[in-house]
Amino acid sequence: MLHLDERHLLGALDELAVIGAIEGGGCARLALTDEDRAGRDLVVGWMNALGLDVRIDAIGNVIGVRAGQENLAPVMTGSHIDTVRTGGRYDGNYGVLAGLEVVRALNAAGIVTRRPVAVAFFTNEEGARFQPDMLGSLVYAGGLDLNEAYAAADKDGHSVGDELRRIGYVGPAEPGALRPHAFVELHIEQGPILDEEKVQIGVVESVQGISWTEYTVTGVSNHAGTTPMRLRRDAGYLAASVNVFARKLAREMGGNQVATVGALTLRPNLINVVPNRAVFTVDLRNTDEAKLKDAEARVAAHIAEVAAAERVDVEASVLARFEPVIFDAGLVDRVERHARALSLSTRRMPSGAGHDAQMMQRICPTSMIFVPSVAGLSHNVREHTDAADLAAGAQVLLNLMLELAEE
Ligand code: HGY
Ligand code: MN
Ligand code: MN
Repeated sequence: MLHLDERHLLGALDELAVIGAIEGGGCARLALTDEDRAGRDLVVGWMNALGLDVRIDAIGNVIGVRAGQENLAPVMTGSHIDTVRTGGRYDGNYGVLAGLEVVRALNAAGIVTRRPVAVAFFTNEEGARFQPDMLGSLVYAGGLDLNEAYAAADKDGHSVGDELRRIGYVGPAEPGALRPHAFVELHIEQGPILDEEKVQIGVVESVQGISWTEYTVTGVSNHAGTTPMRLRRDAGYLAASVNVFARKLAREMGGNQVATVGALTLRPNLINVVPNRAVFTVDLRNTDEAKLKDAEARVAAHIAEVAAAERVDVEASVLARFEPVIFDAGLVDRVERHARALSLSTRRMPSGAGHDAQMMQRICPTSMIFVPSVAGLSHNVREHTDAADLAAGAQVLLNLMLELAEE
């Protein structure tokens, strides 16, 4: 059996993690920042060194293609190398670098597969700086118009288009022109299930639905000491009440329902002033679309009720909304079969996090391979996956891609 070089994979992960390195061993490479450019340049250099034909498309997706014997639709793997601000070194990076190790193993063995093999990283998967998340793969899959994607702007008003141009990653290739025969994404679970159950490989059947909304609340600033409670129009109070309500709602709904108020800014943000403005986000997710819709409706109703009582105005802006995605059943079965052929323990599961794979399923049979995250930590500098698990996941990827590339 063809083996990949585990040591080289670990070394590449460490080398990429130096770029945007932050206290505690994590990475901060927000999409289209200088750190993201440096990470992109490093990985593109590795792709070139492996002899891949590197194609950069108009939204900055980068795809390294290894020619096959026949000019057929490629077998593609990949993920992302942008991170959140408190990112770990494995989220996204692992799937891209494991894909490069698959190529390295093929090169070392002098194997030319029937189909081409491609390794991709997509622009702005995280959605931490620009929304929606999975922006590059969504454009690639035809789900977002390129100019609409270019117009997405961050908090400082910098647009995706301007930042892509600034870092030199507006490429000539047309997004999605290279339609894969199949897409397989290798990723850390980012949740606690595999680690708690001591299972080695997650066979991912679906990705849960995602609902991101930003609320801008306008109240009246007033003196914290002299303003009676009955006269307050406190924007900060509404924001806080939504956080408490959303937590309670998720607990009540149970199942996969999760709710997060992740971003919150108050103005004037002073100890002795009732806030006249609050901007906050609500992230709701569920594997069941009807339940996700119900959660959205109940949060909206709560906001309307409290806004009326507090006499504040609220504007809502939808930042991302993706329904649950079911992966190709046949390809999911094959992930399971390859993992078991390596005597690895497996369990089928949904993905709690969003991934580029959920967009690629729109255009080709797609599946994901998960490896355990220690203590389920992710989007946290202490994110960790044991070397043996990283190697096992990469071997499943290699074996599955080899099989796909010969059909
Ligand atoms: O938010 C997510 O699930 C992903 O990390 N973009
Ligand atoms: Mn990720
Ligand atoms: Mn992430």
